[in-house]
Amino acid sequence: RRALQMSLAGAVAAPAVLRITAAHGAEFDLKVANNSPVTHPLTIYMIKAADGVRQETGGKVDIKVFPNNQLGGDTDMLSQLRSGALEFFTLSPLILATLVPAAAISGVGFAWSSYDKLWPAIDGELGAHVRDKISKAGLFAFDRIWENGFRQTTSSTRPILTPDDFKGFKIRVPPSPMWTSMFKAFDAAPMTINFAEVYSALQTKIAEGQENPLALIDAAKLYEVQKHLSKTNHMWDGFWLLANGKIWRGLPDDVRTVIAKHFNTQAVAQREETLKRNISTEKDLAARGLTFHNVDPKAFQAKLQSAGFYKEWKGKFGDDAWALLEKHTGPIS
Ligand code: X2X
Repeated sequence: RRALQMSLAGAVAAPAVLRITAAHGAEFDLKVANNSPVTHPLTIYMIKAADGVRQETGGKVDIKVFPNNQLGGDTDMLSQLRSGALEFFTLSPLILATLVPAAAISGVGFAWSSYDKLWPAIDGELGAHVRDKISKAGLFAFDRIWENGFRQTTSSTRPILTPDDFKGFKIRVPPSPMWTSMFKAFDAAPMTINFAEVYSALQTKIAEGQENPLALIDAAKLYEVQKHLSKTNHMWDGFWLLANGKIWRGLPDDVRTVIAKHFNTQAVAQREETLKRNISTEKDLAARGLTFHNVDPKAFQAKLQSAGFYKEWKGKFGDDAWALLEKHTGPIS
């Protein structure tokens, strides 16, 4: 039980941790949660990381994985993380921006022309900039962000072929100011819904469409309730693995090192697998009835430009952060 009492003394969730600990015999009983289906690489590689930690610590550190919104939607899980009821949680940078506005910068529309630009930026100084702001908000972000992918637009009504098709389109967006702002700039009618409720919102036609990378559309079976998929590639999205800051700092150094090693290593492996799936599942999704449409992304970006989207967000992030982004992406607008 070595550093346990001392290390968790300042942590909000200490009593709960101690109680569960007694039942299991693990010294550190922790939870990691996500919003993605069990078949998605985010969950699969999270489990691999937790297994690796358990093995390397001989069972002393037991991290249980709660996928697929089992602990609630993203908004709920973020509250749980902040209060210390949940120790670890993956979240889109853009949803995290409800707490840490600077985090949304990696999701600016049509900013990234390739992963060769994206990974060095987000593993390097752009990511460091965001992670610093995250730590100031009382959370800890692990070094390596996890992959979701480039987002594509689906619909159960009309296909989105040109920016005009977005006019009045009832599209579900995640809870995040930048998503709402972007689809307002397209003249769509965005509605904020946590991913936990997306399938049913589409099924009941509360929303006509949504946008997500192919691997997630496939894993969440959204093809069952959508007809068209337009390859808008309008933005990149990932998942920061976050920890409650107090709990994280309360863990002994050697425990933190082992946890970080396994999660960061599996994050990099998860990127590769997710990228592969985002390409290869097109065939499967087409076979399951989604009709694919190629669109001209430049037309969509021009619409964002003329609606003042870039001006607005450059103003919000500030000139320095925007310059840091463009240093890696090249000129955006
Ligand atoms: O909510 C979504 O659409 C998802 C799963 O892509 C995010 O986590 C932002």
